[in-house]
Amino acid sequence: MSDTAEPTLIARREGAAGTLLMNRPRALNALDTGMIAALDAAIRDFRADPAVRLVVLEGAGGRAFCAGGDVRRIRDLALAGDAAGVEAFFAGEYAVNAAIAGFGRPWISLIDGVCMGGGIGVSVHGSHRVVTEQALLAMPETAIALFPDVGTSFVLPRLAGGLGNWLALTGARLKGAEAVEAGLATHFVPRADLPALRAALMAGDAAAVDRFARPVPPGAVAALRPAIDRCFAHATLPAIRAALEAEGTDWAREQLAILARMSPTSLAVTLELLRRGAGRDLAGCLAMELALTRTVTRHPDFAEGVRAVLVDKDNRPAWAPQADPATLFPPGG
Ligand code: QUE
Repeated sequence: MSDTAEPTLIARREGAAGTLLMNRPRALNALDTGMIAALDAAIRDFRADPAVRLVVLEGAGGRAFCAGGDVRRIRDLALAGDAAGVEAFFAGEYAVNAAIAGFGRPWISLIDGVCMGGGIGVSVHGSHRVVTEQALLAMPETAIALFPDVGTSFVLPRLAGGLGNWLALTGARLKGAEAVEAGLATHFVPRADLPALRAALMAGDAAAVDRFARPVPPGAVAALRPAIDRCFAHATLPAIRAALEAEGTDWAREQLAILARMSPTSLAVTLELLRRGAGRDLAGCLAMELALTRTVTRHPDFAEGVRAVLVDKDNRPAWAPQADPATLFPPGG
């Protein structure tokens, strides 16, 4: 699945910066096992190198930062009954997420394109998430019967009001400025300014991000917040659906239609995961997510969801009836 003979992660030191380029553009830089191992190694090298004052993470190809993880491969492993292979993939990815959170120096992601799932995981735990007008951020896992992972069970419940539940359940896609409004991104910088920002970062000047950032006035997310809070800040799916029905707007009807397309089991697991995540630290959330991957990737909805969205691309998944989410959370979790 490699695009070219080039490495799928290009790690360099450029001046005072460690630079990381996710380089699998034909797969929208989705993280595969090789990229995850290379990220892990690069983080170790950068930590050991005092000349690296900050890290800059980017995606190659101009279309994507990182579209997620290599879920097609995880599906193959799950269908082959290779539980150890599935576990190794997620354990490696989540270890990178934790290492980024604990990196201790500025970790600056330049998000100029699609950033979903695993792409959120390699950026959101860092200090600076810079987005452009081309950025598109989402946690779309309920569409493939997974759940918001890569440490987002820690991040999403800490967003304001009903935002975390809304993003996690519907997979809503946020443009760059909207991601800043929601709190997933930290700075908005126009794409045209990225070369100059990059040059300043190579000189070790992390504060350049603040100088290049443009103000983000209240926009679509601010306008939707009252409705998002009224409809999504509830503890159960029946309460969320009832609130959407009571809302009676086109937006609310659209949210109900989106929820109706997602895996029912995945929606129930996701809501419970965020509820539990609100009370744990990042390490606890990552451990909970890893335990959950064992049961969720074995549930038939996962293989079916990846089939419908990414393999056959018919977007017509045949979901199983909703399972009790408690049966998917490992005991003690
Ligand atoms: C939900 C997801 C993912 C997704 C689409 C969803 C996901 C993921 C990808 C993806 C996209 C393009 C690629 C690729 C993977 O899409 O996790 O390899 O080239 O990785 O609706 O969770």
